[in-house]
Amino acid sequence: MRTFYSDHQSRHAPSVELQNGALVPHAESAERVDAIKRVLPRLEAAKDFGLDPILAVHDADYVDFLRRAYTDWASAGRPGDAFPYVFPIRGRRPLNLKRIDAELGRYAYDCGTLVAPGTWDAVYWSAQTALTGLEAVMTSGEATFAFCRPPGHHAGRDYMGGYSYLNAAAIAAEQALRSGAETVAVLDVDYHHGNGTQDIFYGRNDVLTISLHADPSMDYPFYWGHVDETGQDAGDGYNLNLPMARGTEWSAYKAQLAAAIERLQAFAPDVLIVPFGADTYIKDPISFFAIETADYTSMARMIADLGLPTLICMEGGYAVDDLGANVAAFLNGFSA
Ligand code: SP5
Ligand code: ZN
Repeated sequence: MRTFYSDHQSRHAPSVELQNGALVPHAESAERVDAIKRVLPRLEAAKDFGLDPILAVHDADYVDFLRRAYTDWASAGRPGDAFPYVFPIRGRRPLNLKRIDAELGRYAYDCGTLVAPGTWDAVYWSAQTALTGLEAVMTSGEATFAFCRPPGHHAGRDYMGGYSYLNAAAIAAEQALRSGAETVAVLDVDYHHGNGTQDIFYGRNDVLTISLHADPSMDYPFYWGHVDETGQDAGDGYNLNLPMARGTEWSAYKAQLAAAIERLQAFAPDVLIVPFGADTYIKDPISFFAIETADYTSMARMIADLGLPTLICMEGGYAVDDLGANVAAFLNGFSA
């Protein structure tokens, strides 16, 4: 399988995050990169497709904010990484405030998504990595791995959250449509609901979004990912959420994946995009499913059996010691 990466993506190294009331070392560490690189000996460098495909998904004002947020933060004399703490939600007025703290709250929805010195560079190249993988999928029809980092599936048109800034999988989905696909499906198998992707395509029937994830009444991101979120307007019926209880093992996960596969077969997309998180792993430090390393091969094989041109985009997975083995196990399911 061809695999793509850009070294720019290692430059994002957020320091701390707020978890359960404490500032702790950030789970989405740059060490994840080395863990995954070790199992991908033939990584190819991402090409540069420019800003256009990014702006087809994300609002220009949000992209502009991402580019300058760290500099604005540092210029305000602040230590460390840019950290949001005010969130203007209900009944907010769309004020164009330029104070960095106000802007961080406007564009973020949690306190785990810091802007560090290398963040823009990394997220720009994470999108390019997905676009390069997508090009390979569109020309070869072969399953391809885009090693995107930081993750993207929690990011919406104009917001960041859940360690995600630009939604690389959504950018690739939109690009697939722009390069000739008539329909695209996104099958999200990260532990957490892919709320950004759902939100981006919620009103559309040319992109089917499916997410298998931890029941959001118990786990992040809480406010999205429930079964009654099925899409709206033209998109009604084109979003499928399959939440599962904490402790879910492969046998129960497999049944939900079979339901997703059935929906995918009915939709029969031209291209499939799979945001893959290894945080469903039994030893993940911030998650609570019980998937084991060998199960990732079975999971991938079920998806591969659809026989669709497939782009896999890396999302979460925080058990660094076993991350490489879990990624390798998943990718093996496509080659076998
Ligand atoms: C891409 C991705 O996987 N983003 C995940 C963002 C989750 N952020 C909140 C994590 C809170 C975990 N709290 C549980 C601590 C267990 N000791
Ligand atoms: Zn996750």
